[in-house]
Order: sequence, then C-alpha cells, then structure tokens
Amino acid sequence: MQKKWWHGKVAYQIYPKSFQDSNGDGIGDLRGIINRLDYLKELGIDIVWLSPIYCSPLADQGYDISDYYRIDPRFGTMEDMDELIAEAKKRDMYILMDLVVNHCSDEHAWFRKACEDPDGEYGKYFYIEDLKDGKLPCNWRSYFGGSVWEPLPGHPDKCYLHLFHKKQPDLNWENPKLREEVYKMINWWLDKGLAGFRIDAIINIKKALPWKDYPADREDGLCSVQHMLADAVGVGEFLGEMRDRTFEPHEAFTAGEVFNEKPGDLPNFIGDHGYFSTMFDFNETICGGSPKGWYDARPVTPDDYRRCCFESQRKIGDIGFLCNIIENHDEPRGVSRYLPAEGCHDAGKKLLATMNFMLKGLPFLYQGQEIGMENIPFHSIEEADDISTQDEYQVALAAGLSPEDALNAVARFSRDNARTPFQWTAGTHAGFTTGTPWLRVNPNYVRINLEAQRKNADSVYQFYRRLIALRKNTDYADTVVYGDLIPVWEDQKNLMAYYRRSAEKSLLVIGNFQNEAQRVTVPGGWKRILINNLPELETDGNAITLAGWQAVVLEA
Ligand code: TEU
Ligand code: CA
Repeated sequence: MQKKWWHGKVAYQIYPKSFQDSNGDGIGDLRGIINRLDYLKELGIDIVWLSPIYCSPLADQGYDISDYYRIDPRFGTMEDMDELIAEAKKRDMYILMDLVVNHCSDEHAWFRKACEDPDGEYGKYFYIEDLKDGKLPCNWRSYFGGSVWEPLPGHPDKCYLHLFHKKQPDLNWENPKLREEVYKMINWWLDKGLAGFRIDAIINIKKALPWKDYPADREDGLCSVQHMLADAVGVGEFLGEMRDRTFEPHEAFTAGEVFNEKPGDLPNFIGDHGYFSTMFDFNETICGGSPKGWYDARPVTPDDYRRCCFESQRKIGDIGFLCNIIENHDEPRGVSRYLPAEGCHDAGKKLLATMNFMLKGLPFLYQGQEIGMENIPFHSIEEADDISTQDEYQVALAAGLSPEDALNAVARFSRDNARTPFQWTAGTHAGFTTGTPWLRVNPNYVRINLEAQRKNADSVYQFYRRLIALRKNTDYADTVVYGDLIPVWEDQKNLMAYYRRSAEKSLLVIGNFQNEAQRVTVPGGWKRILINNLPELETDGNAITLAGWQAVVLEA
C-alpha cells in the first residue's frame, strides 16, 4: 500500500442542521460551523465532512438536492462556504462535501423538465418507463418503503424510478450526458478549493437492466434492492471514469459510502489506484440486521463487535485504508448500541472509543461522539422526524407488533438518535440555538455537554483528545497508523485485544466489556501504559487484571 498524506489524520463528520445554529432560527448553519472550527482544531480534527448543505426541500434532510451549485439559504450563502473553506485552510484543515449523485430531488430543474417532456433531453436523465397494462416495470422495494416506481407527475401512463424516497428520483448514469453534468459539477466544487467528497449511496448508480422481478421477500409482494445490486455488473466503469475526470486531476480525497460491493472488489475501490481514497467500514453497523426490518434486528454483543472489526481488518489487509466509525447520521449512537446498558457510562464509552480508534484505518468521528452522546428516548412516533423511522414503524405494525412494541423497536435504530442537536452547554437548548431547535434536544444535555467535559480532565472528551494525541505523537504515529493488526485472545468472552506492530514498536490494546474483572497474561510483558481509561491498572508480573469496562493501550 502506498503511503498517503491523509493516513495519519483524524476525520470528523458534521451534520450541519444539528451542529450549531448562529442566527436563532433553530437550524444549524455554516456560520455556526465557522465559529466552531477552533473547537474542532482543539479536539485534533484534520478532515471535516459536511452532510449536504445544497439547496434542498429537505425531504431526506438534504440528501434530496434541488440545485447542486447553490447553498440552501437555511444553511447560509456561497460566501459563507468560501469563508469556511478558507478558514479551514488557515488551520491546516480540509473540508469535504457530500456528493449525492445517485439521485437528485424531484424539485431539481432536470426533473421538472423531464416531467414537462418525458421524451425530451431531460427525460433521459432519469429512469422513466411506460406502464404496461397498468403494471410497474419490476417489484423492487424502495429503501424507505413501498415500490421504487412512482407515477410521473402529469403522465399517469408513465412512472419514474426512485430507490430511495419518491422525492429522490434516480439519475440515469447510463446516459453519458448526465455523467458529463455530474463531472462538471464535481470539478466546479473542487476548483473552488474543496478538498474532496464523501460519496453517498454510490453502489446504487448501476442498475441491473432490463428491469425484472425477484422473489418477493415480504408480505408487500416486493423485494429488497439488494437482489438487484447483486446482479448489477459494471459500476466500476462509471466509478473509474468519475475518478479519471474529476478526483484524480484534483488530487481530491474521497470517502465512499459503499455497501454491497462484490467479493474481491476492494482493490478496485480503494487499492493504490482505486476509485476512491477510502471507504467506510460498515461491518458492525450491518451486524444483526434482518431482511424483515428494524423490528427483527438482533442486538450486537461485544463479541459480535470484536468479530466484525477483526473481519474487516483481515479483509482489508494491506490493500488500502478503511474509515473506522462508531456511528454516523444514519445510525443510532454507538455507545447505546455496542455497549450493553450496564456499560453505557464514561468508562464504557472510553473503552469503545479505544477499541475503535486504535484499529488500523482512518478514525472518522461523528459529531457528539467525542462527548459520548447517547440515543434519545421516544414517547410517540410523532416525535420521529426521520422518514426511515416512519417507514420502519409501519413495517413493524404490519408484522403484528403492538404500537408500543413497534415504537420501542424502531427507537433503537432511529436515525434521529444521531441527529439531535449537539450538546454544547448545560444552558437553554444545550447552547445549540437561541430559538426553537428543529429537532428536540436530548434531555440528558444537562449531564452530557461539552462545556462540562472541557473542564474535566477525566471526561470522555478529554479522553478522545488523548487518543488523538497518541496517533499524532511522532514516537508512536508510525505504529498507530501503519502497524500490522494482530488479534489476540479471541476465545476470551467479552474481551477485545490486539497488537499493533511495526518494525520499531509494538502496542497492545486490551478492553474488558463486562462488569467482572478479566485476567490476561502478556507473554514478554510490556514497558509502559500509554492509555488507560481508569486511574489504576492491576498487574502481577506479566499478568494483568482488567477491571470492569477497563481499556488500556500498552507499549509492549
Ligand atoms: O444512505 C445510503 C443507504 O444505503 C441507506 O440505506 C442507509 O443505510 C439508510 O438510510 C439507513 O436507514 C445515504 C445517506 O447516508 C442517507 O442519509 C440518505 O438517506 C441516503 O443515502 C439517500 O441519499
Ligand atoms: Ca440557523
């Protein structure tokens, strides 16, 4: 694997709508982000990805773009964006935008023109089909529920494809003109000085054609899009072309959101001359999932978590560099998901942070993770803003769950869990806004907030700073960033441990995921403790007894 400038960095995802409001309208904005750049620098962040801030009706919170060349006025102006890029540069930071090009909004001019004249130029930017005897072209289910086909406005005899929400019509990548438009737009942003992109839902741009039904997998008679993705061949031709025409000439940094890649595809995607710089490791986020829906998902145990992490590490080997995440805007809070309830406290949160952060790859934090933000309680389904939560609630009801059970089932996975406003202070609305927040603030902000954690040397926040400092410490960086990862004691329950080894140094990372203490013996012993989430460590010769929820990084 070739070394790259970004390998030793730390990245951070901002969900702009919920990060920091600067004008009291209850919606986070670019000015709020600019005001917080020094905070991110203090934490140790280098690369910042912004979830979409383009013009959008916000049906899917900005992942439905109506104008790729403009900033939504709710988030600010193009001047603000230019200022953010410039201010980041001054601090040696890099700004990434979200590249959402599998689909646009049904309010995008292209789609409006397509509705006016489905047989004209813009009709070919989308997948528009005639209904044959009232029948839809195929039985695929949208990611957000219901058929992927929707009647084309003004043309009851036609329908258009949307793998996601009906307000997110899919763009037709088979059309070279559409691809040219996409490349032009990417280059326009990169020419402005943007460092690169996180690339949304990208595997979906290649459809298995011609349309065909797959066996129905639920009562609704529809089938998951996954069947189609397994059959789709040739996404690499689009991705390679996009790289050659846009990212590569600009030396852009790109992180792909890739699910369902084919076995053996990793070198093509993120090898030395891959389509992207890196991609996210979602192995533990998909763990326990069920084709039936969220209500049927099983909890992820600490041993599942360990297995998922090590599986990805073995798979990637020396091919490239994955991004390691604990959560993002599509997932519940990691501390509420991967820690058993009795471990969801400061020590447990630091343990999870250590295990994830010391893996090989690029640590990619999500806003609020650094202060240990947790899932939010739900009292009624009306409290849910997220369209995916609304859909999964209906799926659970249809499967026979009582309204109460359905609510509890979807609350565990709701995307709103990660989208509640950032908890800056113990003051009104957690210091997020002086107005009314667009999504309710987690009531635990009085206990969990940055202001308190900044002052407390033992806080989760200060612990993240220590982990980041270790990654950037020139004595250890080479081992933390490039060292081989060697799992140990894999048969010991509720324990996750691995070595990181380079030619110069050997680090041992150990974490105990239970209330009861656990003992391990380190052959050859160790030299010093680099990270410890508790004040002490019990040792006896080469034996170590980890207290409940203890995590350490040792120099071995
Ligand atoms: O998510 C893509 C994706 O694959 C989704 O199925 C995701 O797993 C699901 O939304 C979880 O409920 C991306 C974005 O990250 C997401 O926020 C968008 O809603 C989606 O694309 C459509 O743009
Ligand atoms: Ca605002």
